Amino acid sequence: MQIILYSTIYLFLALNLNDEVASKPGKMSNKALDFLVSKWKLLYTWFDINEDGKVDFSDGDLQRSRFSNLNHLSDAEKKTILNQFGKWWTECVLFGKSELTESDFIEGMSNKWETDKKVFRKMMYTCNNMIGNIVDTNNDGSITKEEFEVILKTGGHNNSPLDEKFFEDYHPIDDKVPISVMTDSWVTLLTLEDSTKPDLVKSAIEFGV
Ligand SMILES: [Ca+2]
Ligand SMILES: [Ca+2]
Repeated sequence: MQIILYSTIYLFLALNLNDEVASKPGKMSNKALDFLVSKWKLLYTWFDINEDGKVDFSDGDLQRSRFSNLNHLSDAEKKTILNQFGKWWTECVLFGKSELTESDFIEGMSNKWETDKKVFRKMMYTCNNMIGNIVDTNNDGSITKEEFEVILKTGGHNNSPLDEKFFEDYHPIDDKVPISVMTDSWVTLLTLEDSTKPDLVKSAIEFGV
């Protein structure tokens, strides 16, 4: 009788303990954070434009010179674009550092995310909107297929059919997608914790853009 009683108490405690461990918010958020980290790592590979395993301003230089060449900019336009790109690289890619390894980048993103998700989302919105406005060379508030393909090519993404599919996934109207729609899609990539929800940019990277 006593053995049965002790067994019952033990079983009761064990079940409750398991419930408590399973319901700890930390466990859930770690899984969500792992998912975000996997997407931030994808972004890091996109920033390492010269593919030397680190991200620094030489990647930014390569990207902005390709951008001004592909757009056939005048000297005055080139100067403006070089400055805008420089600001974006300094503030939004390198976060004020001169060089980032993948672990530096992930650590920086994780710290910002865990400190204040709302501030992080706002920062991702500002940064993606900033690059959207650079890409929009004719300043009409929208990204055309040509503008879209240019920015992809600056990052070495030169597969035209895949670039085109990526653009078509935005369901452009009159061959244009508003900058705000593009911005939202990148903010989704960088902040959406739920892996079951649609993620246009993640899908595009996965289909090989
Ligand atoms: Ca690099
Ligand atoms: Ca435009």
